[in-house]
Amino acid sequence: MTTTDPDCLFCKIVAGEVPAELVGESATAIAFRDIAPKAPVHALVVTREHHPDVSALAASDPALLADLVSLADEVASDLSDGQYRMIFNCGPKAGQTVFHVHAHVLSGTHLAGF
Ligand code: IU
Repeated sequence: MTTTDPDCLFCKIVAGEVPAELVGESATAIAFRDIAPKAPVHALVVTREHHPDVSALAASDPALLADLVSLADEVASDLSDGQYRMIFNCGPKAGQTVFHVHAHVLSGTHLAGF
């Protein structure tokens, strides 16, 4: 099932309707730089299909989630040294503001533990 949400910012980026600096792509996902980077390398990796969050994607299509993680890993190697933090914010209380599943890939520095 291919789904898009016409009101979704990341669907518009996937469709090329909103500009973004692409840093990687696969058959099922794209990666682009976050407009407000929190590290020297900060990419967002999103599915081409619209899924609201990682919980929904894990339930509906775990293979697609694996594709997304694989692209995130590839981007971290391409843009940095392959050492990275990957974060999925899931739900408003976790800080999610764009409701289209995305992995944050942070790299390029020594990230503080938490
Ligand atoms: P969050 O996990 O939903 O909070 O992440 C959304 C991210 O999308 C956040 O880091 C924003 O800086 C980023 N972003 C973007 O890259 N381009 C945009 O036009 C908008 C948000 I709006």
